[in-house]
Amino acid sequence: MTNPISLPHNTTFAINRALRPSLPLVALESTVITHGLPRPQNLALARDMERVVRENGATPATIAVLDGKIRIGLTDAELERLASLDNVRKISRRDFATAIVRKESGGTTVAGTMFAAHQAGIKVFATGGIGGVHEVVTLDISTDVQALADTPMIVVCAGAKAILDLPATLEYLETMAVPVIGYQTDEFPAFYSRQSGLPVSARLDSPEEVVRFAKAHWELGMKSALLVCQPLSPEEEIPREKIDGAIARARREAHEQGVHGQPLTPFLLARLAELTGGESMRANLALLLNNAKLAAQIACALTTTDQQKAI
Ligand code: PSU
Ligand code: MN
Repeated sequence: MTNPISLPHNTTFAINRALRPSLPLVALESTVITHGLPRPQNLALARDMERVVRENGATPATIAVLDGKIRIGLTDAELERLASLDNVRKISRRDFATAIVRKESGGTTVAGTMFAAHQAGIKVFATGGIGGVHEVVTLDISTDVQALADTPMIVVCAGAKAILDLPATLEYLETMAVPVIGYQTDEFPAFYSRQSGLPVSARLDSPEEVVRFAKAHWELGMKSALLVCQPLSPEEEIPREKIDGAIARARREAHEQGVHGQPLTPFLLARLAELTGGESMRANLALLLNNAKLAAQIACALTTTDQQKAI
């Protein structure tokens, strides 16, 4: 197979040279670095995710915008710089042009990362939890759901973030024709918790099964992503009963303080970390690493089947 890395014909994209010779690739997002985690855990996590991807036989490509350029794969110095920036932009799909014309830097969301990764030909992506439909105070539906609807990639996550309206998020994913895969589970994981009481649309139990499903889906001409949802282990999870109160309180505070739009998710995540004495952040870090590992395994299985086909 030829190297999957390719570039759109413009100068707003730049690919880290170190990526070129290596296969298979796993895209990693960077809003989790710039907005999702505090310092210094953000940089440690970014490095750990890259390490876990490498340990599992794949090459990580962390995606971000630096000085107005969309970057596919960062050097360690660039990761460090991104993790240290203050008041940096959270870049979803509509924000790229703003960041480019202003020569700004920022972290790309799930939707933003999917856009850039797909442009570069990367098929597998690991994140923590996707954005989705917020509880109705003001209408707030993450672009992540739209990106999942129109970008053919495999996105590994721990479900949608538990701060969302999960039944509404699943309904929306169904409307958008996104297969919601339970990885070794029949239940949609609720980010911190293994259980949500909500079903997935299909269960798959190995990286090879995920790859077979993805090929069947795309060979039909479907354009949507596969959302592969991996729950935390029973040892790592925070049971629903234990976190529900803190989630309700964080949401109430956001409402009272008038927090909405892009700052809402970062506010809720940070507030939850405070309310749980760091426990939610530990679970968040654990699930990000688990997802990096599974994404690397899927990327390897995908490369193997592609190579078999080419022979
Ligand atoms: N997963 C995490 N932490 C995060 C995110 C995902 O463990 O901070 C980020 C992703 O970048 C996702 C974003 O796209 O949160 C969702 O933001 P919003 O709800 O505003 O679309
Ligand atoms: Mn939103």
